[in-house]
Amino acid sequence: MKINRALNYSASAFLIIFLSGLIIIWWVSQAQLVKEEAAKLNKAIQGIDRVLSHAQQAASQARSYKLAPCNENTLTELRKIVAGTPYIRSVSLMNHRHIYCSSVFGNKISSYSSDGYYNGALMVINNNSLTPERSVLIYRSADKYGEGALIGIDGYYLYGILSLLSSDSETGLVVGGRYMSSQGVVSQDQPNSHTLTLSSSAFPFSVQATESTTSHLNYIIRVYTAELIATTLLSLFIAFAIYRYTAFRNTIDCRLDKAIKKGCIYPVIQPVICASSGRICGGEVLLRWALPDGGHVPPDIFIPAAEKSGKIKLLTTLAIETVTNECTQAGSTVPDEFILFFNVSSANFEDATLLNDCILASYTLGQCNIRLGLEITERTLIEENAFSKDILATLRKFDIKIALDDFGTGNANYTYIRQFNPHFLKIDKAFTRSIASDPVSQGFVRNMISLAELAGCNTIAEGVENELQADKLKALGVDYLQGFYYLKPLPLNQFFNSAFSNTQY
Ligand code: G
Ligand code: G
Ligand code: MN
Repeated sequence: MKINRALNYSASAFLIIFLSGLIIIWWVSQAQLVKEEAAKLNKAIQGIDRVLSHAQQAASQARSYKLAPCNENTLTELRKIVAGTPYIRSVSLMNHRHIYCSSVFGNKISSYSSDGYYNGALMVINNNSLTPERSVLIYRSADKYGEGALIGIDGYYLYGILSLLSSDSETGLVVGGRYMSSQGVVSQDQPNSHTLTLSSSAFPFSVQATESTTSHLNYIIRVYTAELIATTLLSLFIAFAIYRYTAFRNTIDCRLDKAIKKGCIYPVIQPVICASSGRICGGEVLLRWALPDGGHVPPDIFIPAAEKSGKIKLLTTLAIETVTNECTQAGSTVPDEFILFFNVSSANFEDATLLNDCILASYTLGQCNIRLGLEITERTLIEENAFSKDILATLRKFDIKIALDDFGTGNANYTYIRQFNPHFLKIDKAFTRSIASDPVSQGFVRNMISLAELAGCNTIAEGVENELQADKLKALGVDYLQGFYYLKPLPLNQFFNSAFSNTQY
């Protein structure tokens, strides 16, 4: 579930960064595209203006024949104009109603109207009897009586210009209400998607660039390849970093760090009862990790993690300092020989921190008549070297008691007795659980008690949950008892109050 959260975060980060990158690229490329389109349209206008200027020349030459009859002579002159002028394919003479002389159709008279000519000068038509498959642009030049010349320009030249300039976007020619595409198709409809239109200043036409989403995408892929790759890589990189960070934040190590800083880890104390007097004569300090929702992280989870990362040293210091402070504030005196046990791990024997903490605490606790004890677990083995021996010897000098915790469950029992020469053996709750009914457990406990006698130490049975267990353990000769049957681990202030009361168990 936590991995899922990390994945969700990183997937969202990827999408947000990637999409933002795309939006920026889209926006920048849009501006660039418009610039490029404007440049293309200017080129198209220049090209078409050049074609039309030839038509204009042809028209002014042809108009000098407007009063001449349409005979072979005149037709020859008109055809000479066609042959001598680039781009044009026909020259015709007309009055306001008829075409009466044409380089193509000779003196055949056909009716004509100037209505379709935009600004009286230009008209595009899709097909005509001469070239049914090709469009044509007609340039009209007339005097105030409607007399003059019509110059036919082959659409081929025009859409040649348009298609050369159409790459990502489509470029078309607009004359009046009509549109000629770069494929040379003339229609009444102009594309109405994103368009840029520029008009010629010399002739009444404009050119139009039509950009579609796909053409814009093609443009981006072609021109902004590096930016697209960079955006993708950057998004992936950031998403991965977020994934790693979120996953790290969820590790027990990182959460433990935060919990320590926020003060969510605090000690409680479980009282230890003296079997002979029935009174509280000690306590075991146990750490708790409170969650904001009121729950707890079980110590079996965070203690081994803290032992692995070495943070257990910090936690031990925290436990010792907090308890010492609380006990001085409580200020009362406790029964003689009262011992407070702290749990320690092998990591606590790697440097002198534990020793320093203990010396300081034993002094302060001593003023409240409390002795200090350390519970050494077999969970993590303490190496027997000069340094650890030295620490142990100094602890003894300061009269700090040693208890072997979880006794009987590990495989270092006998070695540990020789190595630590302990004051107490803590009989593990695994034996306590079945002590009332199981002869094997009874045998074990009996053995541990005689072992303790031989080693000159006392026994503490932990995990006592009922009267039967308590009675049996007492009958076997256990010196101290600890468990839910007596008291659960208590908050510090409550513990110090209970410990000083006279209640007998
Ligand atoms: O009460 P409980 O469930 O808290 O204890 C679980 C385990 O955590 C026990 O084995 C106990 O020894 C260990 N533990 C609790 N507090 C500490 C501590 O301060 N230091 C170490 N090393 N172990 C602790
Ligand atoms: O340090 P050690 O491993 O001995 O830790 C003692 C553990 O035993 C702590 O987790 C403590 O909360 C737990 N404990 C204390 N009394 C009882 C009890 O009566 N029954 C059980 N099951 N656990 C207990
Ligand atoms: Mn313990």
